[in-house]
Amino acid sequence: MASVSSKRSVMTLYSNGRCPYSHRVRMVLTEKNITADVVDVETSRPGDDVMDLNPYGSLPTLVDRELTLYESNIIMEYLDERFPHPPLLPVDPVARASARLYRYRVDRDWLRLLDDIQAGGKGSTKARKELVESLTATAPVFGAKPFFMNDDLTLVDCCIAPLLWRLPALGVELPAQARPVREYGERMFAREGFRKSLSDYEKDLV
Ligand SMILES: N[C@@H](CCC(=O)N[C@@H](CS)C(=O)NCC(=O)O)C(=O)O
Repeated sequence: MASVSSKRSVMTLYSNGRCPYSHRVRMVLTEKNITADVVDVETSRPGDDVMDLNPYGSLPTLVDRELTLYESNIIMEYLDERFPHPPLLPVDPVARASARLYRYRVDRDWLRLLDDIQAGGKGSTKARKELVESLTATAPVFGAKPFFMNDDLTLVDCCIAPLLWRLPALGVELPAQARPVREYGERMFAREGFRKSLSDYEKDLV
């Protein structure tokens, strides 16, 4: 990833190149031009750095000096507060709370289905259908503003873009009625910050 420093720096992100939760944090780093060491971890096993740092061994995991954080939403909010420019959450408390709720719903309604699709097996066909239906039903919302329910990029977009990027490779085809979703995706994918956030694996998904 071009904009992420390979030099030893204070902050380290343990990331998996296939993981949509790691991808959203990488996108926050690149959108904000934050310098960090991104360490690619395939899977955490006992004895690995991540297992020593994070009791759940989950990715992404961020280390900033003495602080260790896990859970992508917690990491993204920390980065947004520690590196305030450009802000990726609205200032107004109502809009801020709404953006948090959207992220909760993105995870609960869509990422859960993406996880099921990626897991393969019997549940994946049903999950594919449910995801297409849910995204299609939300299409007018995607078309209403340049970003998801906002005039500027927010953490919500950093969660949605990695999800949409993976759909074609997972055999998820959006119907014609979902055009605003596809157009929203194209706007996100054209961003320099998005392109720089891609791992080698993700670059090959097109
Ligand atoms: N809710 C977590 C989900 C992260 C997650 O599921 N990461 C996967 C990789 S995509 C992982 O680390 N799985 C191994 C594990 O949880 O032990 C987040 O948002 O960070």
